[in-house]
Amino acid sequence: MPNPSPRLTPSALPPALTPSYNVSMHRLYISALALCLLAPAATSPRDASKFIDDAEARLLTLSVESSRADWVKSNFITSDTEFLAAHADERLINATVDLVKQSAHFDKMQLPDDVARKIKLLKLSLNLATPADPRESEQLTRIVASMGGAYGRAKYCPEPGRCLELEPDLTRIMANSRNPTDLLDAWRGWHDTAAPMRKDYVRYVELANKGARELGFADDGAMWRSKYDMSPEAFAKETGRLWEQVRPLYLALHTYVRKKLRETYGEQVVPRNGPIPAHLLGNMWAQTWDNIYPLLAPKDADPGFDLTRILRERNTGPLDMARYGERFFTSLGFDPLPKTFWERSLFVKPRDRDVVCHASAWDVDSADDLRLKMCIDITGEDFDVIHHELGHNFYQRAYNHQPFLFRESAHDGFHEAVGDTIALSVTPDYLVKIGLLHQAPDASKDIGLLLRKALEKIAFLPFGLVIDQWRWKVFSGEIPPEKYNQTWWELRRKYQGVAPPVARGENDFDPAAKYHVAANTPYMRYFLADILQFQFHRALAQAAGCTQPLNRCSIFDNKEAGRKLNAMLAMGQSRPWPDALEALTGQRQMDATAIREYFAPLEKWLAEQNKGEPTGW
Ligand code: X8Z
Ligand code: ZN
Repeated sequence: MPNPSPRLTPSALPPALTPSYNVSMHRLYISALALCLLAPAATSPRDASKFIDDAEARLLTLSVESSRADWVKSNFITSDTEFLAAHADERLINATVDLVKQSAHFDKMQLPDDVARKIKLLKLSLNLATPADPRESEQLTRIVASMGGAYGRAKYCPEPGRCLELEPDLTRIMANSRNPTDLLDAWRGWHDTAAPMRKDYVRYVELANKGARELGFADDGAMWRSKYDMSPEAFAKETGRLWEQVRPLYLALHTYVRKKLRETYGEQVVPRNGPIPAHLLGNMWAQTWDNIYPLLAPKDADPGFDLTRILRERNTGPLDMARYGERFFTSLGFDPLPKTFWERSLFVKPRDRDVVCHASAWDVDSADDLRLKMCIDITGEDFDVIHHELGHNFYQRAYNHQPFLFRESAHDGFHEAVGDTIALSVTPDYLVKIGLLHQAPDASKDIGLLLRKALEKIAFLPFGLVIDQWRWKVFSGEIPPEKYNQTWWELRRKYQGVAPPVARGENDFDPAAKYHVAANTPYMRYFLADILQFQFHRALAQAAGCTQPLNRCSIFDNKEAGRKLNAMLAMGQSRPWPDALEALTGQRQMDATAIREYFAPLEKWLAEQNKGEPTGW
């Protein structure tokens, strides 16, 4: 597959301000002089082209500076690195805000398509807009950097001198313990670390809204919802439509899981009709449930292998994990990762300092300086996360030949979906091919495999939805600060059917116990990605000529699938996202029929298992 030689690309975005994949915030800092030079006094289409060319050049410079500062801060959390990163981010954001305001000169002008699109994307590029008042602008970027830092530093210390960190300590307890007391202790210990962030969060909401309103958005949530080539209202409706498409399958899974957990823990702990206590699902946030698969495994259809155990038995190291991921992409025709990736990435949690362990993928210099930052644990779960992150890195490289403002994914759900799409091809047959498994289980074990996958992908759907349901209402003012925690749990109950394991009140601030809330990262992207990845997988499996059920298809080593994937990735954000989706799938709409098709045999099986069992909460 032809690999576009990457040219200058910015990318790394400040995890404090954006997170997950560090690409987005390309903003530029403009000195007073530069502002004068750029200010579009004249107003012809030619001026608009010149304005946007200059803007892109400045944005590139500033975003690389901000990336470098953010990289250092995330790898060495101290008050100084936090300060320096907050300043670099502020310069980038302020400059972008200035440019957006200047670009209003061209609003009513007939412009060439690419220039008009770039101006539109410039307006939508921020996840955080600083208010014009310099004190407020500084305060906002400082608060965001400090909440991100507080999350990265947080520890639960059950007794003096003994502290547990989220990764790996608490994550492992949540995944492996079956003792409700220990689970509750870890759950409460971690959630309590977020309470001190509440005051900062209230101020952050005020200032972020102010910045968004100065740019003409109704509030910060409306700014986030405006990024999808449709109105914010239409986007909110679209997410509701997709949720309705998948809700029946979630309900069936919830019913089955609640029944099995009741059998394990008793009706005192797990009610017959009510929500499931959130500490029993194998994950700190009850967002994916595959860690409790052993409690739920179907007797006659258990595939009988456990990737975590296999990786450990073979003494797989963190770098080996990343090599497996890279090898999948090269098998599709992508170039190997650059040497600097292996030299500069963080693969192992350092012992001597605080770092942001939440995994992220960076494109630091906007050229080819791709990096992973992850405290890798040798588990099947992290095997998936590595593929997820490398999906970001290969996407970043594929669109690096585009002009600066097009160096982004079609929409943010696409960025989150690519690596997960590849991970869907990690089938038993694939594991046999790469020597991790002796023999693939036969088709009679598919229900077990599908159940395990559903505990990851179907369980996640309402969680993916709920975080920004909450934040959209917080930004709009519908949820006032004195109801932050109450409404958080109301929404989690409504969509996920889970409940806090102990009474929680307004002295708690449980939303900020989730990285993306503390770090100002929009979350709806993951909900979209959960649905899109099955659409991508279906299209790529077809391109690879796979005629088996979707869960048995792997595109490993298939150059035609790789070519198709690359064609979409290389478009970056140059076209509205339906064009990119069409290039890969032939469809112009996000659509949950692929995920329903993938899990159809499981859905039938669940209906059998759930007979006589109450559904809902
Ligand atoms: O944050 C992530 C990635 C980085 S973009 C590790 N994810 C979400 C989460 O952890 O909550 C991946 C799936 C959902
Ligand atoms: Zn991601």
